[in-house]
Amino acid sequence: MSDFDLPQYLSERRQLVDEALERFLPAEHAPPSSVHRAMRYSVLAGGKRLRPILVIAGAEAVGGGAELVLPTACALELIHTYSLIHDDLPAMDDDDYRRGRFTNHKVFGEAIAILAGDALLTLAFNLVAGNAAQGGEARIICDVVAEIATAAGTGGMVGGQVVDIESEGKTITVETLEYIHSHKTAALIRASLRAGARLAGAKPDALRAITDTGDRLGLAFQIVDDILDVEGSLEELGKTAGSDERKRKATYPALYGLEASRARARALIQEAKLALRSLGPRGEPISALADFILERRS
Ligand code: GRG
Repeated sequence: MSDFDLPQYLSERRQLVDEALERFLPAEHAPPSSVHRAMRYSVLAGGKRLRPILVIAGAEAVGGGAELVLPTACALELIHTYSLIHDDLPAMDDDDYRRGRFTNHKVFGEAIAILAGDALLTLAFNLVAGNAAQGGEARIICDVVAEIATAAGTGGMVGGQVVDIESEGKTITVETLEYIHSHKTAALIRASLRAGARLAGAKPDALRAITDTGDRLGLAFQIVDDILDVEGSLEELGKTAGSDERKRKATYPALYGLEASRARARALIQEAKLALRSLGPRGEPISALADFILERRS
């Protein structure tokens, strides 16, 4: 039994990420202040900071330090936050609550919410490119930029979102559901772990283990998200629960039932942890994060 202290690990890494985000985001009063306020409103509303912590854990798993990858870690959080702002818009999920507060467009209006999302996405790539200042190697940084762009674009998150929207209210196949999950959510989670590992100079064997882990963690994360949408509450989730069923969304519980969905998430987490064994004790934070993904209530 490992005595790794996950709560302390999470709180220290979150603090690092939150301080860096505060530094990297444009100041509230810098013009054009309306969009800067909107960007800061959603990013600094909290959230688990899972993706940036996975970037850091990916680096640490191959002997790198958090400071080396902080700009890229923050970039992943900015891309994630942009996707949440846009996903909440009336044209998409039309949600009123996110991260325990009103959604961005409810406060700033749709036009500024769209632009705040756009600005977060572009700032993210500025930060990854700027990772060179932390001593990152230029060729690796270019590869990481390309990989994150693919994971965020039509080859990943945007692609998954498109198929998700186009599948609403329809009966879909297992293959389509797997496509949606692996692209909409898992791609960015996998890219987070891999980006950290690559920036920290991962050797091919370690990168393969981390990639296998990332694939499974990403899928498990989305299955748990689907389960929480059935079982969770507004207070726990910080957003309205039950929205998948209302929108007749394609989800794991809808296709397989809750019990089978839980079993699949557990199996994926076990596989993810198995893939990490070759990394030895350095893989412990990712292993503990895997358990956290399975057991989370928000
Ligand atoms: C708009 C291009 C575009 C994509 C949207 C991410 C996404 C795709 C939609 C968000 C809707 C959603 C609930 C997706 C399921 C998985 C997910 C990303 C959940 C939210 O992530 P958490 O739990 O959120 O990491 P926090 O707030 O903790 O960061």
